[in-house]
Amino acid sequence: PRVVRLAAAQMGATHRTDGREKTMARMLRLLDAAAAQGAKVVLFPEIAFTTFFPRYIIHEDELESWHEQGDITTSPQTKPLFDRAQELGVDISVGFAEATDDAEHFNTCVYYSSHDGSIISKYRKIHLPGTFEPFENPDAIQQLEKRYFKPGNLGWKAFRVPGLEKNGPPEGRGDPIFGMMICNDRRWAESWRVLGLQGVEVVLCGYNTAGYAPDLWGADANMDPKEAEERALMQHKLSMQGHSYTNATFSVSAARCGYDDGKFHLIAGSCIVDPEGYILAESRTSEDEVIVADCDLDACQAGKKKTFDFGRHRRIEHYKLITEQ
Ligand code: CDT
Repeated sequence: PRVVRLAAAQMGATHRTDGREKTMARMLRLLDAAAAQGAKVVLFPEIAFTTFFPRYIIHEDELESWHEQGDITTSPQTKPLFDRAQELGVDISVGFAEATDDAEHFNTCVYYSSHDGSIISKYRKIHLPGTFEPFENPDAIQQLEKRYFKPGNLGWKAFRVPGLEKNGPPEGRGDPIFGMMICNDRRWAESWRVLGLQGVEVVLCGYNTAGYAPDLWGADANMDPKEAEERALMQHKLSMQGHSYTNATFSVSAARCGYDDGKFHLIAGSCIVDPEGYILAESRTSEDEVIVADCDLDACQAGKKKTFDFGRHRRIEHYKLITEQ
């Protein structure tokens, strides 16, 4: 067996007025708690350092303050998380709003390896949900990601993670293969299959998913909020379980959840799923909470060699439509 203990650091409500120090202190507590439970990799949510700002109209002069510029591991607002991960000898993956040197904005996440002491992979969200212009309905929950971010330009690149196995990988096997996606990507078979084709063994996915957003969903405006939340949770887990199974991979998902500003509801439901589609661990609250699971990466082999042996069973001559306009 090749067991790696993986963790999701779920984060509860983060308000628009919450200072960055307060949010960072919460993230450090979660990281400490995960390390104390023996986790080797800890996943934080999408846009984890601030509230989920794409729900607001933000003016140009304020927009930069919601983004991270420069090297995220050394910039003062985010450095403490990476320093602590290094001290603890734990890897982290964390989502943030990225402003590049060319003033482009992306919804991004990185994988920081404490073995290497550096970022070994970066992903920029490809499927951006919502709208550019706000919904006219003044009560609508906005999702203005198309306004604030460009679609990611790095693809879904699987990567090997060194240092997770005490005695290194067994003879003939390389280091574990990881992949990252962000929130809405998890609903699309294509995101997973591109990683699956690279032999991915662990998919990491942070998310901010509204529990009630009829305008965004094209749903009945009088939809019952409780039913809406249950459906959103079901669809989240369906996506994580179904796609983990069909790509023979483990997956970890980490929610930002609770009631931001006391009124914007985001679902919880952080979970760790195995390659057969079973949930190994899931959050019980809508607050800051760590979940962990021991994941035997060898368990990916059955699916990869039999039912989902892509080399033997795929029929790409019938898949062309997927990459045509
Ligand atoms: N953050 C993010 O991508 N949220 C989207 C909302 C779309 S509603 C189906 C999500 O897919 O959860």
